[in-house]
Amino acid sequence: MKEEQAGGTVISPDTKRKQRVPPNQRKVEDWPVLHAGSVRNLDPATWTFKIFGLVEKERTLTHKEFMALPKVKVLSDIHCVTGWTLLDNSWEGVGSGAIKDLVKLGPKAKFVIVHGAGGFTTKLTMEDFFQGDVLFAISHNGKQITPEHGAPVRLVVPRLYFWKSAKWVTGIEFVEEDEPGFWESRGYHNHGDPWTEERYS
Ligand SMILES: Nc1nc2c(c(=O)[nH]1)N[C@H]1C(S)=C(S)[C@@H](COP(=O)(O)O)O[C@H]1N2
Ligand SMILES: [Mo]
Repeated sequence: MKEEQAGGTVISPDTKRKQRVPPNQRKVEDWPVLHAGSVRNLDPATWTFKIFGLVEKERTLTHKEFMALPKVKVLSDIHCVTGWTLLDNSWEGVGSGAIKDLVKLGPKAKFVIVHGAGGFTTKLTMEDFFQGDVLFAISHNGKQITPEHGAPVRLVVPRLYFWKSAKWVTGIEFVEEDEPGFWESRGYHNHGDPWTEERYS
């Protein structure tokens, strides 16, 4: 489905559904914090965003360079596989499409591994990664992303369960083989569509 735009904001298509809460999910009003291990406190002065793997030439961006990339705004809902759904999130950050202007992808690249600090990974197909509502978020509802939620930059993949949305992103890798990410290798579904309840494998 194609995303609509309203006043410069990309509207994630699932927010237009009549029934916005997927099966066996319940609505929450406050944003929970959930992750394996401890909160990472990343220092923007030393943080980098690396684009590597099957690209013609790898690139490493500093925090300043990353923040200078074109920004997008996205409206989306969040669905965590543990059962909570948080509606109407306004995100601002760097759209996944901006990556295409930074590197030339190799012809064999089929999947994207998004890396989070401390060895976390999340795996997406190219198609899921390059949807128009996917972004590396810097702010949520007008406030900077906090360390608990993945500062300085966290991924947001609105159409899949939230475990795909890596916090404390440090880079993205293009690969040929379908390798499981952190949660997929711990029993979560390879894909993660909340509407068909692709919860566990
Ligand atoms: N780096 C990292 N990112 C992660 C996780 C994690 O364990 N480590 N957990 C995922 C899961 S399971 C969920 S539900 C969301 C929770 O994000 P939140 O704490 O901002 O709500 O982060 C995702 N991203
Ligand atoms: Mo989760």
